Amino acid sequence: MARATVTMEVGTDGVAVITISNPPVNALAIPIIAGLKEKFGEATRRNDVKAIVLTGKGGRFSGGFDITVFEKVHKTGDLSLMPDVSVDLVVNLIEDSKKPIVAAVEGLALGGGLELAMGCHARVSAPRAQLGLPELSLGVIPGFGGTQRLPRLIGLSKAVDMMLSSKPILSEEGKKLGLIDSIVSSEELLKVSRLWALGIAERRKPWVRSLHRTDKIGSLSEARDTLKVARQKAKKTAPNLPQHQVCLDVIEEGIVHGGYSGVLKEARDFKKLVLSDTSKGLVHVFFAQRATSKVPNVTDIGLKPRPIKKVAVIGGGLMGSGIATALILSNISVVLKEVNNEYLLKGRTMIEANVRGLVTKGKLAWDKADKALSLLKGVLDYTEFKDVDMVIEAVIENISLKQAIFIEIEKVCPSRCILASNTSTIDLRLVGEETSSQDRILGAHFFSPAHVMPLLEIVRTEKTSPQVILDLMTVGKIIKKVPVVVGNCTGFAVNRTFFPYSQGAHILANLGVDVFRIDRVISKFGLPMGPFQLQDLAGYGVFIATAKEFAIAFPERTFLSPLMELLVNSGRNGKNNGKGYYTYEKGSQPKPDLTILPIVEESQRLANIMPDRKPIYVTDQEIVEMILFPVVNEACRVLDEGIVVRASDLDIASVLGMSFPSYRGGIVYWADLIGPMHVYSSLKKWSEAYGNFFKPSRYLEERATKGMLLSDPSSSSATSRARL
Ligand SMILES: NC(=O)c1ccc[n+]([C@@H]2O[C@H](COP(=O)([O-])OP(=O)(O)OC[C@H]3O[C@@H](n4cnc5c(N)ncnc54)[C@H](O)[C@@H]3O)[C@@H](O)[C@H]2O)c1
Ligand SMILES: *[C@@H]1O[C@H](CO)[C@@H](O)[C@H](O)[C@H]1NC(C)=O
Ligand SMILES: *[C@@H]1O[C@H](CO)[C@@H](O)[C@H](O)[C@H]1NC(C)=O
Ligand SMILES: *[C@@H]1O[C@H](CO)[C@@H](O)[C@H](O)[C@H]1NC(C)=O
Ligand SMILES: *[C@@H]1O[C@H](CO)[C@@H](O)[C@H](O)[C@H]1NC(C)=O
Ligand SMILES: *[C@@H]1O[C@H](CO)[C@@H](O)[C@H](O)[C@H]1NC(C)=O
Ligand SMILES: CC(=O)N[C@H]1CO[C@H](CO)[C@@H](O)[C@@H]1O
Repeated sequence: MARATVTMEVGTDGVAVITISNPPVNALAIPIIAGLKEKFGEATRRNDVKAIVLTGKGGRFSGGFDITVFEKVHKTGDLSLMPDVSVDLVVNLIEDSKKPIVAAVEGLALGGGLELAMGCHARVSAPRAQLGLPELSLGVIPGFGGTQRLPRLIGLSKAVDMMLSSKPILSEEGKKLGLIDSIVSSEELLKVSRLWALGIAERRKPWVRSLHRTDKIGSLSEARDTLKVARQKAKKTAPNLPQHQVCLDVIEEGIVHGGYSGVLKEARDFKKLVLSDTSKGLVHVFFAQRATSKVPNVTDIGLKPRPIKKVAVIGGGLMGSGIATALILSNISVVLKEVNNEYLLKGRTMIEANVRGLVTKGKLAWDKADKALSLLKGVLDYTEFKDVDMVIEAVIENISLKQAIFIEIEKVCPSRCILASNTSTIDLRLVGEETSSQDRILGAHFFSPAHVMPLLEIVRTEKTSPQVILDLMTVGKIIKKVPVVVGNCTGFAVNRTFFPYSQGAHILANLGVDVFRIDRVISKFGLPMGPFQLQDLAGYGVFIATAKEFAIAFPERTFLSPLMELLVNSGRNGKNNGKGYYTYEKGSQPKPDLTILPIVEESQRLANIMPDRKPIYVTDQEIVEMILFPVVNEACRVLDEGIVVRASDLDIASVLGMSFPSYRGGIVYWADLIGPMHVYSSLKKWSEAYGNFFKPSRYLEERATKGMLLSDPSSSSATSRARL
């Protein structure tokens, strides 16, 4: 039963090898930590043990502390669930042990894994092992002494860099920096580590306790300068994240008052951060992403994904070429079909530019780029379609064109072939109406640019077979996307949920709130840009078209803002023509364009929604809420209609598709932290003052008044109404 075990074997050489075993990444779960304490205690006591080697089973040292424990602490608020590792295990049993301990590192040593290794007296590594302290990405700081030992081993500025960026390095770089003492082949790892440990025992090799070193830290004033610069940088790049500043404070404590003092402060501050909303949000998003790969009645009924080796993409426009790029980069052959040579060449050029862009940014090696491009074949007819495993249609939004294409591909493609459409507005049922293949038709909704954005909405109809959904989920993962299976509705999960985002912003603007202030407040909240700058970026054509689509689908809660048309009439088209709410010039930040203010006033006159014709007064907090609570409200409807399988799917989709701040946990999680009752009563108040746009949904009202969370599993009334 116990998969998580720590074993110890003592060899005739007098070396005890302690091995962590907890597949797949040897996470430091509670039983592992207990096992380590027990085995290190035993090895210290036994007379036949001269030296100790710590390693991980299955080619991996350890991926770090078990994140499910954080989840439990967050659910219960019970800090006693966190084991004492930092002093009890790492300082007392490892670093201060009377017997030398060597870490034999392979595969990965991340977070708590690397911290254990740094507590050892030397580290021997196999080639290309990943070493890092990614704790800040979960809202905490390293908690097993990492904030103290890493700077002492590799120097302050590199250590600060690794912790604040959460990015790992390879063992080769670790060797240069002093984190790793020796690199040996995987086959020799244990042998060399044992000899190294014996070498320390016999004083032929140095016995180093990292926490006691000071030689790499430099003078106090140098250290303080480095930390000051880092603090200022973190204030800019991570303004809403407390763990960055705390991490730097804890490092400073150790430099000023000594490593052990630093270890104690680290433990205290770690406990405060674990219970922060930031940590709760980030841990939630971590699990939300993993949860998407479980889809009831698709992934739990014994189906196996079929191999997808060759995919046809119809249409080499912006979207088609992005999708083709993602596919060829993952070793999937692509047949790209266009209507004529000119467009085909355009598509190919875009794909080449995408691939070259990755090479220029250092994200792809030249030979891999060539290999990828060799997998692309452009065509003008359907001959090549006879052996494709999947077709992705990405042509312009025209129902009769799409229908004609589906009739054609049904004829030429193998009967097992998956037929995916990139349509954003057309009912998938209509697309496949004239075919008899509705069980293998589904939507593949990529976000633009498709080779960069990580989210893939897989849109199923009630006819789509589980096998076909599973296959597309698998392809999605192969091309490094996060596939989220959603049901059909206007805008699908993400655009539907965020439709009120720009609507709310327009209502506020027409109520007299300054558009630039709105953008500033929303950016400060943590979205990469405010709603008006986003409109500039998307282009007003897209914006007006989307607004029309939603106005037809949800007329009772659409606000018809005169502002957009007025802007278009004044010759503005956002970033496209350099003139929007902001002015755009190459090489400089967008600047607020104050000449739009009379246009906004004209819009306010036409909209005529200000009470007593006077601008309303709102706090920054109210701006955030008046724009994002309607988004929460729409999320409730999406949940109520069963468009997503679970609430956390909307959280990860909002983070990956809309860049909603991950440290707020996603749109639903954020609302649950605030409390559904506050969301509900605020919306109710605004709906009475400003109309139906704010009217709380049935689901929100029900949850709020019953004291339930929005993310609680659906009540029976909701599931029975679920539609795919
Ligand atoms: N780019 C966006 O931001 C955006 C916005 C809204 C919707 N979309 C959706 O994305 C899809 C495509 O968008 P896009 O931006 O790539 O459009 P696009 O106009 O850039 O590209 C469409 C391409 O498909 C080609 N095409 C048309 N008929 C074809 C056929 N029978 N066979 C082969 N090729 C054919 C066209 O020649 C064109 O090159 C559409 O479904 C559209 O609704 C895109
Ligand atoms: C799964 O399918 C079965 C049989 O078709 C159905 O009864 C059940 O409600 C489905 N479960 C879910 C979660 O959709
Ligand atoms: C790429 O795909 C081909 C054919 O499917 C396969 O033979 C090859 O091993 C793959 N290459 C890599 C690097 O995965
Ligand atoms: C849509 O496609 C059909 C068939 O290709 C074509 O005849 C028609 O003109 C197109 N409509 C528009 C609005 O482009
Ligand atoms: C989602 O919104 C974006 C930008 O507003 C738009 O380009 C895209 O077509 C929309 N997609 C859907 C599925 O509505
Ligand atoms: C998809 O959603 C649209 C818009 O809500 C609706 O008109 C259509 O009937 C839906 N189609 C399916 C197959 O559920
Ligand atoms: C349904 C779908 O995936 N539609 C997408 C097609 O491509 C564009 C980008 O060109 C997306 O914005 C659409 O949402």
